[in-house]
Amino acid sequence: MMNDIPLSRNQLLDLCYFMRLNRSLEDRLIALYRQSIITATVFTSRGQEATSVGSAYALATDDLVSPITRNLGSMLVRGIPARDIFTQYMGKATSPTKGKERIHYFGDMSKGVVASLSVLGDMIPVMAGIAMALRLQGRPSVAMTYIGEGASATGDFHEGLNLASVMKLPFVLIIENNRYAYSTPVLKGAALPDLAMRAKCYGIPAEIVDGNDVLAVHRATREALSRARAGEGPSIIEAKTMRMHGHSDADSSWYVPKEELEEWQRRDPIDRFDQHLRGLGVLDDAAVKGMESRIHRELERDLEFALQSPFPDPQIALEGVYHE
Ligand SMILES: Cc1ncc(C[n+]2csc(CCOP(=O)(O)OP(=O)(O)O)c2C)c(N)n1
Repeated sequence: MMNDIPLSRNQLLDLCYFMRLNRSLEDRLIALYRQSIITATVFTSRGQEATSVGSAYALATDDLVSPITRNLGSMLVRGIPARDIFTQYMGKATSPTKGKERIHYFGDMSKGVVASLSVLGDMIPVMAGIAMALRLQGRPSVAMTYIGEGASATGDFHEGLNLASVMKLPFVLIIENNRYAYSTPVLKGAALPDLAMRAKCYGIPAEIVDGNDVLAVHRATREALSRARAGEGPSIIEAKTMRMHGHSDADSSWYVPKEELEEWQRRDPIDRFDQHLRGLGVLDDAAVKGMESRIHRELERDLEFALQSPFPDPQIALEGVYHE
């Protein structure tokens, strides 16, 4: 693990904190789902925290990002509080969508987070369009989004990237290759060893990174963002990672060989980064304990708020649906 873009001690600890927060929050969501306190499907990203956190941490304040299913970590890095996630999944009146949506597909433009669509691939043309708007407004910002390896075969992937590359838009796309699109293994969804190869069709740069190495993801994203900011157009980053559970908590992932999961468990992004930071003398047992109790306190407080929040009044069903 190379810290080749020098990050300060506090920045390194931030990455460590956000990956842990990402995992603890998702573990909490799963427990609430199993208790039927959350009744919407819960999509989590165990094993993929480094990809979301490392990439979002590279964004500048004015950049815009649209996180998708496995990118709760990106939302946390952008400052979305756990409280919004709990209330949203519980469908409470205090949630960002006031109970109208039940997973983390909501945005907050004050934090540079663009609400995602669940139709896979659609955010690529949407974010390419946003990149075009940023350029027309003369802003030095970049638009970034993510796509799973499965959805990199959609028509929208092609249309969006074609537009972004022809117009040299300030756009970064992270292909999160977690090896399975629901039960379809990567090699049954694409006749390519590396999905980054798709970039060749658009004449744009691509880089393959170890998606379980938070520093590698961060460095590659920083470089892609600065190319975009310098007017050099879009880039693709393929982050090789692994979904360490089913597609949602309702899926046992019976189709994933046990040995494959065991192999990836050894590459756990949080454990690896911990070891790296301990080697640098940045982290020790006391710091881990302190971080974990801070996360526990924050999650308890936000969960309590969500549990105490009311469900929405049916009268408001049509409010906020159309532009007012
Ligand atoms: C256009 C479209 N087709 C199908 C679906 C249903 N669907 C949701 S997630 C998913 C699997 C996606 O796999 P991948 O893109 O690899 O992302 P991952 O879930 O592995 O992160 C499918 C088929 C959808 N939401 N949109």
